[in-house]
Amino acid sequence: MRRRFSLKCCLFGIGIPLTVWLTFNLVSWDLKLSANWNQPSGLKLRARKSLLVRKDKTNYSIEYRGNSPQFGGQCETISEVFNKALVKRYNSTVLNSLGIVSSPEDQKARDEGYQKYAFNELISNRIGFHRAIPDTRDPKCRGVSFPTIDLDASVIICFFNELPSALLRLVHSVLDRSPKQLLKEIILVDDSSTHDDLSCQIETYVNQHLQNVKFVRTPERQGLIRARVFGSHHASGKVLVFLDSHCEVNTDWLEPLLIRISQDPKTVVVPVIDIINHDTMEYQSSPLVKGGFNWGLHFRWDHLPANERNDPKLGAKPIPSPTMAGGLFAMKKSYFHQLGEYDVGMEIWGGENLEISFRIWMCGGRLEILPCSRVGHIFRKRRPYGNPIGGDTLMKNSLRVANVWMDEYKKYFLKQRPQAENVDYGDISDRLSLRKRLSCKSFQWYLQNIYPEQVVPGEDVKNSPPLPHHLPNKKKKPVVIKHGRLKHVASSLCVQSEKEVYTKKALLTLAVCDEKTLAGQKSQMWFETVDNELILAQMLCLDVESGTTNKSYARLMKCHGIQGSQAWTWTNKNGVSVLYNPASGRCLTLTSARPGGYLTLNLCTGTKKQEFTLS
Ligand code: LR7
Ligand code: MN
Repeated sequence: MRRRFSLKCCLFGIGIPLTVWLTFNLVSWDLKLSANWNQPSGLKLRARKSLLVRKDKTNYSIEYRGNSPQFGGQCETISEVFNKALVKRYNSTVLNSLGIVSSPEDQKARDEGYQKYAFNELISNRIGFHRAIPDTRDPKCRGVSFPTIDLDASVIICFFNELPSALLRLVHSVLDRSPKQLLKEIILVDDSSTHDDLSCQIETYVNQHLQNVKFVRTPERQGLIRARVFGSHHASGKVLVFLDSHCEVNTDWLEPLLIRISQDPKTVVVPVIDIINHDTMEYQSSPLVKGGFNWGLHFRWDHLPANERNDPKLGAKPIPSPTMAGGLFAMKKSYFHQLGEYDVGMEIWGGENLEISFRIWMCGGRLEILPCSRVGHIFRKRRPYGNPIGGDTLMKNSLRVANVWMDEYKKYFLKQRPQAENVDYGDISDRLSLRKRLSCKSFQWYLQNIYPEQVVPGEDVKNSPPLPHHLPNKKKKPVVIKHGRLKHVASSLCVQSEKEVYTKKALLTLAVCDEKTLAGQKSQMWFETVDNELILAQMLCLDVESGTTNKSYARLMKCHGIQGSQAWTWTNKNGVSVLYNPASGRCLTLTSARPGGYLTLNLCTGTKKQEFTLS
C-alpha cells in the first residue's frame, strides 16, 4: 500500500494559486517542506526486545523476553523532508484549507481518522512532523535568562493506537524545543497498539532517524497507568515528565518545570495545557485555572480565587492546584518511586489523576501549575479506543481512590454513583499500607487546607462555589459583514429554503431570483457574519446534516454561535469560488442546476456546481 500525504500534492491537487495565498497575506509555502510518506523500502526491522510485565499482590516487576513474534518485522517507512529554517506557522485560514476534502481518498482518510483517533487526521498528516506554534506565555515569562539547572529529564510518552503524524509532531517538538543538556531522553511506550502497521512505522522511524529516543513496547495492553510505570522503569533521567501522545510542547516549556523541581524536590509541576482543536489542529491558548474535582470523582477546572486572579505576578507565578488533569506533569524520579508510583491495580483509563493528586498533597508534597510552561493537547470529543477487560474502568479506578484516600468522604462518591456498590475494585491493601508507611494526612485535612473551595454536601457554602471552566462559548449577537443573494453562478438561480424561512431543519433549494417582491427580499436574503455564518432572513443558519455520507444535505438550523457545522468560508478551488465548510471538509454543491435542485455537501472539486456568489 502506498501512502502519500505530501503538502505538495495537496497544494497542487487543490490548485490554489500562490497569488491568492499571497493576496490574503498567508504563509508562503515551500513546497519541499512537507510530510512525505515514502514508499516501502523493504527495510528489515532490527530484532526487538519485548517485555513481560508480571503482577502479583505485593510485587510488580518487569522482565525482558526475547523477540516479539507479534509483528512480521516489516512495514513501510515514513519520513519527512524537513528544513528547520522553513518551519511554518499555520494560521486558522491555512489550517482550514488543509482540511479540504477533494477526492474520495481524502474523504476516506478523514472519515477513518475520526473513527480511529477522534480528530482530523487529514490536517494532522498535512501539517507533518514539524510546525511553529504561537508562544502563548504571559510576556512576563519571555526573554528571562534561566539559571543553570542541575537536573535532566526523561520524557515518557505512552500511546495506544496513536496517529503517527500526531505522535511524531510531539516527539519533534520536544527535541526542537528542549535544551540538549536538560533532555536526557524520550521514552516512547507503545502500550501494545493493535494498529500493528502504524506501531511498526513509528518504531522504524524512531530507530532510523532519532537519537535519544527509546522505543519500548508492553507485551500486552496495560492501560495508561501501568504503561507509565513501565516507562518510568526505563528512565535514566533525574526527572520524569509524562505527556499524552497527542501534544505539542511550546517555547521554553521544560526549563520552568525543572527549575521549580530543583528548588523543591517534592513539588510536582504541571504546564498550562493549551488547546489543540481536534477538528482544525489549531493551537489555542488556555486561560489560567486550577484543577478540582466533583463528588462523582470527575476532574474539572475551577476558576482562580479573586486574590490570585488579581495578583500582579499572575501569569508567571506558580499556581498551587488541588488536582491535576493527569496527562502532563513532571516530578523527580526518586520522588515518584518514593511516593508509590501509581496504583498498578488501576485499569486502562481514569482515576489515577485524582489519586496521585490526593497522594501528593496528603503525603507531604505539593502540586503546582506553572504558567510559564505551556504544552498543547488535542482535546477530543470522545475516547477513540476500547478497553479489553470490559466494564467501566473509571468506575473501578475511582472506587480504589475513594476507598484508599477519601476516608468518610467516600460516602459522597457512593451517593453520586450508586451503581458503584456492586463493582469489584480488587485488592487495595498495598495502597492502604503505602498510605500508612508515608504517614499521609487525612482527606479532611486535604479538603480544609488544600481545597477549601470545595463544597461538601450538607455543609454551608463557605466560599463561592467554583464554576466549571471550558464551557462552550456564550452565544453572541451576530456581526453581519455582508448581505445579499446567494447565487449559483452558472444558472443565476438563488438559494432559498424549501419551506418558510423560520422552519428549522428545512432543506435548501434553488429558485428563480425574486428581486422585486417584498417576500423575495426576505426569503432569498442571506447575511454573512464575522464568524463565517450564513443566516437566511436573519433567522436560521446554513448548517450541515450530521453524518459523513458522501452526500449529506445542507439545511437550516438555529444558529449555535460556535462555528463548526455552521461555518462557511469562501475558498478558491480551481479558479472557482466555492463555499467550504471546514467542519466537514466539504463544499456546498447542487444536485442539479435548475429550480428545485437541492443543496448538498460534497467533495471540493471546484466544478461549476460549486460556484456561488453573495451579491
Ligand atoms: O490503554 C491505554 N494505553 C495508553 O497508553 C489507553 C491510553 N493510553 C495512552 C493514550 O494513547 C494517551 O497518550 O495514554 C494517554 C492518555 O490517554 P487519553 O489521551 O485517551 O486520555 P485523555 O486525554 O482523554 O484523559 C485525561 O485523563 C486520563 C485519565 O486516566 C489521563 O490522565 C490522561 O493523561 C488525561 N489527559 C490529560 O490530562 C490531558 C489534558 C486533558 C484535560 C483536561
Ligand atoms: Mn489525551
